Amino acid sequence: MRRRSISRWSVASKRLLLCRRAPDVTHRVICAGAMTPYAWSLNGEYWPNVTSLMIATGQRVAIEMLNHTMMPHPMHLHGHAFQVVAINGAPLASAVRDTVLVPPMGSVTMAFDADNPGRWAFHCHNLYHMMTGMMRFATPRSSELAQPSRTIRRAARSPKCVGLRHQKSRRHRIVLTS
Ligand SMILES: [Cu+2]
Repeated sequence: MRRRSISRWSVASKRLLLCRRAPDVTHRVICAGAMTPYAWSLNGEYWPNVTSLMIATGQRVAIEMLNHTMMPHPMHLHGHAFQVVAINGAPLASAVRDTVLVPPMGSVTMAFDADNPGRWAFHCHNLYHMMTGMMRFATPRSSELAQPSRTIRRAARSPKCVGLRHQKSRRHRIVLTS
C-alpha cells in the first residue's frame, strides 16, 4: 500500500517538469539595491519607472537573475509556473514553482513556457523591496493581447508536454473569462 503511494507521487512529480527544450529568449535581470537610501531595483530601474520583459506566446523563456546584493530575494512571477534550471551556474531540474530565492551575490536561472497571454507582475516577494522598486512586468507583444483567442489556440498547440496540459487549460479558462 505504501509502495503504491510513493509510486503515484513520483509519477505526479515528473509530470510537473518542463519538457527539454532550449530557450527561445533569455532575459538577464540584475537585482540591486541598498539600505541607504532604502531602494531596490531590477536592471537599475525602480518601479513604476520600468521597462517590461517582452515575451511572445509559445516561447520558452529563460530569465537569468543575478543578485548583486547581500540580501536574498524571493523572486515571484505571476501567471506562469517556472522551473529552476540553474543555481550559481550549476544546472539542475527543479520542481515547477512560482517563487524562487535568489541567494546573495548568487544567480538563479528559471525557465517557463509563455502559454498564458497577459501582463504579469514579476517582483521580489519581500514587500519592502517590491514597494521601493523591485518589480516589473513580463508582457507579451501588444498585438497578441488584442487577439487573445488566436494566441491561446497557438499556445495550446506549441509545447508538447503532456504534464502541463491540465495547468494550461485551467489558466486559459481564467483568461477567457476575465
Ligand atoms: Cu528582495
